[in-house]
Amino acid sequence: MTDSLSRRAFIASSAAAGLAITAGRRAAAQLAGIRAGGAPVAIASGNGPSATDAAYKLLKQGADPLDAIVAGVKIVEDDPNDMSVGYGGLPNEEGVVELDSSVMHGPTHRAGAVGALRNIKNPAAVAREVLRRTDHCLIVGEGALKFAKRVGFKEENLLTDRAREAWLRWRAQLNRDDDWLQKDEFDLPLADGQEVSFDEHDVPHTYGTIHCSALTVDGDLAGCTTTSGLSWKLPGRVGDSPIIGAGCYTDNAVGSAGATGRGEAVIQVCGANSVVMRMEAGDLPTDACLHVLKKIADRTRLKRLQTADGRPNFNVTLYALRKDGAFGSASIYKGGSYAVSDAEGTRVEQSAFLYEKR
Ligand code: SD4
Repeated sequence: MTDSLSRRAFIASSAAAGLAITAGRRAAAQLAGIRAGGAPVAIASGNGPSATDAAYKLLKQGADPLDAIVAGVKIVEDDPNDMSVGYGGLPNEEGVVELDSSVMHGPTHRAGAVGALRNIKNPAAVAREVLRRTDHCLIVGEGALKFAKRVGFKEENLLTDRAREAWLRWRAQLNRDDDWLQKDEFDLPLADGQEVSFDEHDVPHTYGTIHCSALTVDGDLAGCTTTSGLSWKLPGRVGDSPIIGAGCYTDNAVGSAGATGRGEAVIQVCGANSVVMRMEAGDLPTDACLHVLKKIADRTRLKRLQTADGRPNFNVTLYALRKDGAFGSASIYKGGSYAVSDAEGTRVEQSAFLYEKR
C-alpha cells in the first residue's frame, strides 16, 4: 500500500498539511492510496478498536485529543481479559503487576509519564496528571504510586486470578530441563496483538500494550501508550512505553507515533520520535514506520536476539498518524494489526511488515 507510493504523490497530497483534511483533499489522498479518512481520527494498536471508537466519539463532540484517548485506553486498561495492559496485566517475576504509561499533548507540547507503577489501574490517567499538575515528565515506582494516591487514584490489587495462574504456571515450569519452552505447550493466554519472545534462557515473555494517537478537526494531536510491559520482568524494569520519544511521541506540527513490542529495541532507536522525524522529512506514515523498523533490524547484532538467518527474533509494531489525517502502521513481522476510527467507522487493519516469518 503506502510503501509503493511515489514521493511526488505524497508531496502533492500533503501540500496542504497543517489543516484537517477536507472532503476534496480526502478524495485526493485516497486516490493517491494514502490511508486517510480525514479528521477526526483515532488510531491504536490492534487490541484497541474499543479505545479508538470511544476516542472518536469524544473527538466528534469536540473533546481535547488527550482526554479523548485517555478515555479510550481506559476501556482496555480496565479489561481483565487483556493481559497486556492495566488490570489483568501479566506480573513481574515476583508476581506483582507494574504498569508503564506516557501521554503527550500536541497543542501544549507537554508530556507526562509513569513507570513501574503498582496498584493503580489506569496509569494513562496518572500520566496525564503528571503532565497537568507537575513540572516533571516522568515519575516512577514508589513515587509514582504516592503521587497517584495524592491526586485521588484508588489503590487496588491488579493481579487477576487468570494472570496469577499464568504466573504460577510460568514459575512451576521454570525448569530448563523440561521442554516447556515450546510456546504451544506453555499455553500462554495471549490477547490480540500480544507477542511472545524467548530470552537467552528460552523463557517466554509476552509483550502487549495499547498505543493510541488522535487528531481533532482543528488539527490538534495527542498520543498515549499504556502497558503492563514485559511479563515476568525484573521488578523495576521499565520499557519504552513511558519513555517519551520511544513508546510515544507527538509533535503538533507533524504527527503522532507510538510503539508496541520489544521495548528495549524501541528505546535504542528512539522509536516514536524517529517515526515523527521521518514524517517531518516527508515520509508517508507507513514508510516512516518501516524505515525505523529496518533500523531496528539492522542494529540488532546480538546473536541471542537473532534468528538463525540474522533477523530479529522479536517483533515491534509502530503506529503513525500525520497532521493531515494520513495514518499507517508496520511491524517487523507479518501479522501485526492496528485499529482505526474515522468517518468510515471503526475497523482493524493489517500493518505493513518487513519480513514474513519463515
Ligand atoms: C514493553 N513495549 O514494556 C512494551 C511492551 C509492549 O506489546 O509493547 N508489548 O517493552
